[in-house]
Amino acid sequence: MKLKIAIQKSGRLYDDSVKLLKECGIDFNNSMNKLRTEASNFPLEILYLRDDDIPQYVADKVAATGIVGENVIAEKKKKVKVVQQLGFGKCRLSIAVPKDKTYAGARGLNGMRIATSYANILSAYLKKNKIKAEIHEISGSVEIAPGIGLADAICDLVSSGSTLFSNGLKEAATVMESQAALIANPRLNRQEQEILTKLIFRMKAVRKAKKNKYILLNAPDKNLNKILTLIPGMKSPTILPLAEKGWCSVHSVIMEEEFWDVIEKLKDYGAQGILVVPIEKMVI
Ligand code: PRT
Ligand code: ZN
Repeated sequence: MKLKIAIQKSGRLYDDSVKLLKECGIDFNNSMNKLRTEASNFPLEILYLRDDDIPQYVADKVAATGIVGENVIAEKKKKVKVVQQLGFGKCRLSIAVPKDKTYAGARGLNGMRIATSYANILSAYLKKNKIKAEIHEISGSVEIAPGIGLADAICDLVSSGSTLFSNGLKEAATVMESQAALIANPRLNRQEQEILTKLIFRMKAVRKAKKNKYILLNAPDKNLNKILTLIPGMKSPTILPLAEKGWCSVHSVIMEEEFWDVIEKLKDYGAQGILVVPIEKMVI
């Protein structure tokens, strides 16, 4: 029995999806012209598909699970379960207007024509905000719609904002935040569920490791307690005496996002020889 997982065949999610599976210790051949491949050391079969098709394939159980953007999951409205956010493919679905137009809040969109490939999400947003606007659904190059007179505003994915900028548009409101997620068919058999549970366990360990760093430092005994409160670690820090009297070595784990703050304070408390190293997997 193998679990089938659908990932994007090519595009923005392809590299990170393959990387994540490989970081989970799963070996497979990912030459670009393949449509499917089997892992050699884990009961997984990988199907390469267009991202838009992944929710449908998972809902129909052609693939038991898949990796796809939350924007696509929300737009397609298929019967799939989001089991895990994956932290890559981050972007937002935003409304943008020509940069010389003043944006008078969501209400200001009343009566406008908005071009988008995300008609379902946009229509729910307009309804929620009691806006009466016309949705003009197009499948690509949405950002040129205002320039060619097709629409007054657009609703499209934004990451750096440079596409909007180079098309003379500015971001006016965020409709949804998105990142890649692991989805699954809600009715997996017992064996599929067991393999999926193992896969999720590995993905969590990889994600957790990325968010944390291993830290080693030398601490003066007199400030040890203060230093320990800054780096409490997973259970508690390891403390080893140094050959030099009055000093010890402390090993612990810190969150990536707290990193610079913590380092500054550690230095203030006299910590020396601070080493920070990446963690590959982390299981608590
Ligand atoms: O061929 P296939 O249908 O599989 O791929 P696709 O062309 O439909 O999708 P693709 O590969 O472009 O994007 C796949 C997924 O990546 C999306 O569904 C999102 O979940 C995620 N993602 C993250 C993005 C972006 N960031 C993004 N910036 N998808 C698209 N964009 C586009 C956006 O549409 C706009 O044209 O990039 C442009 C804006 O980027 P900035 O950086 O200029 O703001
Ligand atoms: Zn697509």
